[in-house]
Amino acid sequence: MSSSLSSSELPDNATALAILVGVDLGLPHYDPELEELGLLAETAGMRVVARISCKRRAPDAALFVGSGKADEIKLLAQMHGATEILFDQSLSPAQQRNLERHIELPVNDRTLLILTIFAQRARSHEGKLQVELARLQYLTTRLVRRWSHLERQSGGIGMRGGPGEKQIELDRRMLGESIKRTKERLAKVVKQRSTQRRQRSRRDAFTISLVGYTNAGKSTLFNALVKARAYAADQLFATLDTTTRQLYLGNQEGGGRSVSLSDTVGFIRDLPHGLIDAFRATLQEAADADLLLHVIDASSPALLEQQMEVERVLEEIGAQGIPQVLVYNKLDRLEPAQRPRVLRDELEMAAGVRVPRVFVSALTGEGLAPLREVIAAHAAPVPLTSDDSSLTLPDGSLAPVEPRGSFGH
Ligand SMILES: Nc1nc2c(ncn2[C@@H]2O[C@H](COP(=O)(O)OP(=O)(O)OP(=O)(O)O)[C@@H](O)[C@H]2O)c(=O)[nH]1
Ligand SMILES: [Mg+2]
Repeated sequence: MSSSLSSSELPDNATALAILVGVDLGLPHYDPELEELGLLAETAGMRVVARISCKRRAPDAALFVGSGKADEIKLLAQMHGATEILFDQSLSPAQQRNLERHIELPVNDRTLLILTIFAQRARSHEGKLQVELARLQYLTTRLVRRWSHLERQSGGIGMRGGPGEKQIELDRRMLGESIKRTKERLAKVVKQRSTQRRQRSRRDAFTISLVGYTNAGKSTLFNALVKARAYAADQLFATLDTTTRQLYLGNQEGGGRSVSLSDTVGFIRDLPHGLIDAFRATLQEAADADLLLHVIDASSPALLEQQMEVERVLEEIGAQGIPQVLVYNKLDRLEPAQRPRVLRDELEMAAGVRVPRVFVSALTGEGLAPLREVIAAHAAPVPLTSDDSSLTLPDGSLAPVEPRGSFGH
């Protein structure tokens, strides 16, 4: 437990005062300081008033934590005048409901918090539709499970104050209709967008996507590389929409050509499933790229976990086979002793694959020149080899080749 609030800095009534709860179930990504959850809460506009954690071998089926711990959370909430409890772990609908009854405050988890941030930050028509779809889908799982729970209880004690079966059935039908409508509207926007993307990929064959954990510095790097002014901030999910610009490679290796560079939504551990689904179209930008710049916050103590999480999402969207450059950002934040000896080398990955690695500071510009060289080397047109003659049909015309963007799926 830490952090308290002095009366002089009491926020206005509109600010939710949150207590963060972490349950250590012995999983490798457990965050004892609840740092990321705190950042998520702040990004969503809440104020964190206290943190509490405990260790358990397995979650309690009814309350996730033990009832003694739930009492402790309730007491802590009263002490700090908290208005909301946030769990770092995903709660089942039943656990969430039971906790709310026990603590007598709204109880939410990471999933809902991430959904809330996405809803607040979505700007484009497409982004808003995607978030709305994910939110509706999240709501249905809560309703469906609550409903099946009621079903099991029929003839029994029933649920005090719970909505009746008829009402839930009605809500479910309305949700179902909203989902259908949102999906249809989204499909229209997605179609327009893929047409735009096809036109773009026809114009300039080589496309590059920035990917990486949220807050790694993708937008800052994007701005530094293409001299744009995309929104970059010390917030999680500052970027939700994709921005694309031409990156001019004005040197010998790049042959003075330009490639297209896209900045898009960042990844996070336990990204709600509905969101990956809803944002599939946005993430498709990365899955269609010829090259991924995987931006890693070199100053983060959790950099390895974050890197692995990004790999996991890349796999999920079918982008795991796309060539990558590992870009270790925020070099300026490293202590002199932590600094790498060279700014550019190669990392030997599993199965003998060598991945180029570049250390940069998007903020100071250090390392950007070597990064441009690595990009140029990838974007350089491949010289024709004798094998390529197979692309020419006997009549001399060119056989249709798969567009570069469609990578193995
Ligand atoms: N010290 C330092 N800070 C950096 C560097 N690059 C980015 N930052 C900071 O890191 C924070 C996040 O940067 P963004 O560029 O918004 O990160 P992002 O990866 O686009 O994040 P999302 O869009 O939220 O996923 C901002 O406060 C940046 O100023 C860097 O090289 N050094
Ligand atoms: Mg960004």
